[in-house]
Amino acid sequence: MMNDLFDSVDGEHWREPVADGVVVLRRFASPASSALMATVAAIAEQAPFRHMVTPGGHSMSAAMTCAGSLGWVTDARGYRYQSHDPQTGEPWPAMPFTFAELAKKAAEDAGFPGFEPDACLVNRYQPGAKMGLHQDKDERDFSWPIVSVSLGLPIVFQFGGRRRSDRPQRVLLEHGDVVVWGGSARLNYHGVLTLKAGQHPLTGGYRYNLTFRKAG
Ligand code: MD3
Ligand code: FE
Repeated sequence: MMNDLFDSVDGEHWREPVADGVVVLRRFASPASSALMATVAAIAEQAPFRHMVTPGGHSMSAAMTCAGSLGWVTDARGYRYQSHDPQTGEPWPAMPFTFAELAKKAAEDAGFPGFEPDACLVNRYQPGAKMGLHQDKDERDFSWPIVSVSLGLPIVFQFGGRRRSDRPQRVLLEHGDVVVWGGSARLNYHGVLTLKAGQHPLTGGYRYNLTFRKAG
């Protein structure tokens, strides 16, 4: 039977276009999800999850850590990418090969060949955590996409337009979903609504999000 919501179905995953330059690869990361979570735990041993503080003095409700040659940080001085974890003084953990390969495959699937991320931002949401509408603009070259991987509890994603005032559309992101954000959507406002409490067999009471970027 045809289902016109979906462009194509490829075994365990299927693609769902959201907007120009944005495609949801539903369940694309499901087969790898246990391995991805084991790797997240290894990253967090070296670079613990922390609640970073924005330049405005607010603690972010999602806990974060990073892997790759660059990591994203925020503090009283602003937002930026840097090679070292400010909390430990050590370089961020290296980009795991499995992470880079997954991101590259997803980007290629969405029409962005040659994506070699140098930064993976790992967000961990507990019930009550959210991320308000914002743009990702601390990267050097916006012609590269951002690839996001959702793991664990579901959350409602908000995908807005170029202006904060553009009414966002809502997309439910579930375990294993991968989204590639590129082209004209790269600088769109986006965020997630408050995480609702729940239990997931792999992640317990949390949602994790990996975002792969070419920052430098
Ligand atoms: C759309 N994270 O880390 S991922 C972020 O679920 C961030 O943790 C959210 O926004 C999360 O910056 C959303 C999806 C996402 C990431 C980057 C984008 C959507 C995007 C960049 C441009 C447009
Ligand atoms: Fe973002």
